Formats: sequence, structure tokens, C-alpha cells
Amino acid sequence: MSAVTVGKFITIEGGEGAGKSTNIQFIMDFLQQKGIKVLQTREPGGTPLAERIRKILLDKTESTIHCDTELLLMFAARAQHLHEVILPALQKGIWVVCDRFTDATYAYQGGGRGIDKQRIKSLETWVQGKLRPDKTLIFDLPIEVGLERAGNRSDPDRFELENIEFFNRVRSTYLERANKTPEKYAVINAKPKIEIVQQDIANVLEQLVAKI
Ligand code: Z5A
Repeated sequence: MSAVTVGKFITIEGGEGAGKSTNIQFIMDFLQQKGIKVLQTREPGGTPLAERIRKILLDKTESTIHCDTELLLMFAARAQHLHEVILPALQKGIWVVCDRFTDATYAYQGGGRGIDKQRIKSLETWVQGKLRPDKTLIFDLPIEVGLERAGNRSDPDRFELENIEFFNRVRSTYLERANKTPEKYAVINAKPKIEIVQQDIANVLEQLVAKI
């Protein structure tokens, strides 16, 4: 896949209840106020077909999904999303803000489920070619706080039924990835009150915008 893109690709990551949905509108508003054309989307999902795959993946009654099937469904949804939405936008110079992307696959299917990360890497290369996010914001929060925040909100989905050890592996994988290539990531401490979290986000976005 040739991935000649001019818009910036920003992805938002973190564990359960870390504040991704809460802060994504702040990110959109911030970039739009800077005069940047920006599109908001999410994974798994972002197109009609990928949203149908999302339904299967999050359905807590789908108790027999094998971890390899889960991994392949994530990338099937991603392939459709990339070709239908993300790449066309980036190629037109539109920035894309995506609620979760391939870092989530490394964290949940790699760290959480224990799938070898070389397998994930092969699929990443196959499906995405050279496309990688320009910046990934990881909202980081102690697991117990995140689960409590998420629990206050809705019915648990298939992932939210996992145990604390699973979520600890997810969190460690995100932090390991951020430590390995810190220039690609911004780890946001999601524990303080929203105003403080959003000041940190604004600082990261200011630096990104300053580079254009
Ligand atoms: N998944 C995967 O396994 N592999 C992949 O490759 C991809 C995804 C792409 C999609 O869920 C699931 O798919 C996900 C991983 C898996 N697993 N799960 N579950 P999702 O991303 O759509 O949903 P989520 O991760 O469960 O997100 P969430 O629970 O909606 O969390 P959030 O968006 O980060 O949190 P929030 O809704 O913004 O905030 C939660 C609550 O906390 C809410 O009531 C807020 O008002 C409150 N909040 C937020 N910030 C604060 C602060 N600072 N103080 C106090 N309260 C706060």
C-alpha cells in the first residue's frame, strides 16, 4: 500500500474508562480552533462494515471467539476503515483523530491475550503498509480507577469482563511501547481532574501544530 499522506494521523489509546471518549471532543475543538480540518473516527469501527465487526467483537454473548479470530477481525475491520475512511482523508490533507488503533491490538491481543507480537507486526505491515500514527496519546490510569469510572457508566462489554491481570498486561504493553519510541507517544496522566488532564493534552497538541 502506498501511504503518501499529508494530513496528520493522531490516535487515542488507554485502558478502560481512561477518558478517551471524554477528551476526544476537546481534541477536535482544539484542532478546529487552529483552523485544521479534522475527522473523528474510531476502532474497531468507523465504516458500516467495520461497525458490524465491532458489534461481534464487543458482544459479551460471543464467548467462543478464539484469540486468533479476534486478532483477524480487528485487522479486517482496520483494513476496511483504512481504505474507506482514513487514507482518503489523510491524502486530502485532513487530519484524522482515531479512538484506538493498532497500539490497542498490541496491548489487548498481544499483552492481554498473549499473542506473539511478531504475528501482530506481520498483519500491521500487510494491512497498513508504511502507515503509522504521527502521534499517539495514551491515557494512563491505575486499572482500579479506570474500571470504577467505566463501571459507573454502562453494561460491561466482552473486553470489560476480563480480570485485573488482563488489564495490567494491557497497561504495561502500552507503557512499554511508549518507552521504546517516546517521540511517537505522549503518555497523559488521566487520574487528575479533567481540567488538568486537558491542559496536558493541549500542551501535546500545541507542539504538533507548531510543526506544520
Ligand atoms: N480493542 C482491541 O482489543 N483491539 C484493538 O485493536 C482495538 C480495540 C482497536 C473498544 O472499546 C474495545 O475494543 C476496547 C479494546 C478493544 N476494550 N474495551 N472495553 P472502546 O474503546 O470503544 O471502549 P473502552 O475502551 O471501553 O472505552 P471506555 O470505557 O468508553 O473508556 P474511555 O472512553 O477511555 O472513558 P470515558 O468514557 O471517556 O470515561 C469514563 C468515565 O470516566 C466517564 O463517566 C467520564 O465522565 C469519567 N471521567 C473521564 N475523565 C475523568 C477525570 N479526569 N476525572 C473523573 N472522571 C473522569
